[in-house]
Amino acid sequence: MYIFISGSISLFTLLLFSPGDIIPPDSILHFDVLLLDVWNPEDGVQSNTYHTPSTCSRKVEVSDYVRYHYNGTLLDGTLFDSSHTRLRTYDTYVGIGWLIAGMDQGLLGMCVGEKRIITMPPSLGYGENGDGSDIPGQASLVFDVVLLDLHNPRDGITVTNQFMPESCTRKTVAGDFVRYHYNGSLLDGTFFDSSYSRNRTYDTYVGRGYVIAGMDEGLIGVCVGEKRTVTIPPHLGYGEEGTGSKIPGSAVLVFDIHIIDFHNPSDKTEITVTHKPEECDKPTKKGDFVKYHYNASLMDGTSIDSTYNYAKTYNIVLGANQVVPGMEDGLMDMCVGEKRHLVIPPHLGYGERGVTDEVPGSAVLVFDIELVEMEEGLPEGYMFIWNDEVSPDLFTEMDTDQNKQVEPSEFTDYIMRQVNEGKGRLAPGFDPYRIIDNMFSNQDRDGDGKITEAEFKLKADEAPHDEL
Ligand SMILES: [Ca+2]
Ligand SMILES: [Ca+2]
Repeated sequence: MYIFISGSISLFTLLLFSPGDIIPPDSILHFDVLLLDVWNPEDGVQSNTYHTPSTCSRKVEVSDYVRYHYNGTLLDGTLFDSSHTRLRTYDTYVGIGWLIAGMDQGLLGMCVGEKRIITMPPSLGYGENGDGSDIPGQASLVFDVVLLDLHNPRDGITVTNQFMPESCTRKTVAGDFVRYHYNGSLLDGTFFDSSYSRNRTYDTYVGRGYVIAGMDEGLIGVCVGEKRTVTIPPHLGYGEEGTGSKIPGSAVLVFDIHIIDFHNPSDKTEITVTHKPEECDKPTKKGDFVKYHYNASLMDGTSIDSTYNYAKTYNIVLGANQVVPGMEDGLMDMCVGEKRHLVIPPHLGYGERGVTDEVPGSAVLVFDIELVEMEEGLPEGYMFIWNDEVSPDLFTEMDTDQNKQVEPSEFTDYIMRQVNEGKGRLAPGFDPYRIIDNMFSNQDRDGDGKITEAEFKLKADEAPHDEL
C-alpha cells in the first residue's frame, strides 16, 4: 500500500535520510501524521450513486456523448477543478479515450439526472506526474458528477408518450401546414421555451426545413389532437453551438407537442352530410337567399360562435361574397332541413390573419350547419324579373301624374306594386329600395333624376333583356 502524507512530510523525509547529528541516539520519535491519499495498484474505479432519477430511459454506453457537471477533488477533499464555477457543462464522448480512463469507466451506466461519486487511483487518473498544475503526482481523484444530457451521434429522434385522439382520418405529410403547442426542455428537465407562455400556437409547414430537422421529422404522421413527446439529439436540433442563452451546445431537446390543427394549401372545403331530408327538389344555388344555423369551432373543440345563442338564423345570398368562400361551398346544393359538417381550411376561411380574439391566424374551422329556409334567387345578373308578360305601355303606367316623365317615387311605387301583386320579383336578400334606386339610375341616362320616354326606350332597345 502506498501512503501519502503531508504536514510533517519534509521533516519526516529529513529524519529518515539524515539522522546523524539531528536525532540523538536512542531518541524516541513522535510523528504527527495526516493521511492524504491511499491507493493500491489493484484498485479500479469506484462509482457510488447517491441520487437516482425517478425515470431512466437510457444509460451511458461506450461512444455516447454526454454533458455533465462535476467537482473534482483530491482524496483529502481539496478541490482542484469544478465545471460549476465555469458555469458550463463538460461535454465529451465516453469510453473512447477522450477522458482519463477512470472517467471513461466511471460514467458508464449513468442515467440523466443521476449523481454519483467516481473515485479512481492515479493509474486511472493523471498518474505519476499529475496534470502539471493542481493535481499532484500519484493522486487519487474523486469526481462528484451529475449527468445532464446523453445521446449518441447515431441517434434519430424518438417519439414517446403518444396520446392519440379518438378518431384520426388523416395524418400530416410533408407540405402540410401545422399549428401546434409545445413545451421545450432539456433532458434534465430544464425548461427553455413554451408556446403556451406566448398564448399562441407555433405554426409552420412541415417537411420543408422551416424548423429544426428533428422537429420537422417529429411533426410528420401526426393527427389533429395528438400529443407526443419528441426527443431530438443535437445533430437534429441546434448542434454543437446551441442557441446561445437558452439552449446549450450539444444539448438533447425534449418537446412535448400538441397538434391543434393542420391543413394543406391544396385542401378544399370538406363537406359531410349529417342529415338529409327525404324530400329535396330544390337544392340551393348561386343567388338563393338562405337562412341557416351554425355552430363554429376550431379543430381542438374551442367554440367560436353559434347562431343558436342568438336564437336567429344567419341569412345570406349565396354567391354574393357575404361569407367566407368555404361557407359558400358548404351551403351550395343543399336542401332545406339538411345538416352538414364542414371543415374549412384557412385559405377558404379567415386566412393567415384570422379574426382578432376569435379565430387564430391560419386556423382550420369547423362548422355544423343546418339549412332552415331558402328563397330562390333570380337568374344570374338579374335583380328584378317579371313573372308575367310585360305591359306594352310601361311608361304611361308608371307616369301616374302624366307629366311625361317618371319620377323616382312613381318608379318605386310601380315596381313595388308589381312585386306585391306577384307580377314581378326582386332578388331576395337585398334591400328592395336599393335595387329599385339602381334600376332607376340605370334608366335615367342623363342623371337628371327623372326618366323621359326617350331614355326609357333607348335603354330598352339596347338591352332587351335588362331589368325592365
Ligand atoms: Ca310623372
Ligand atoms: Ca333623365
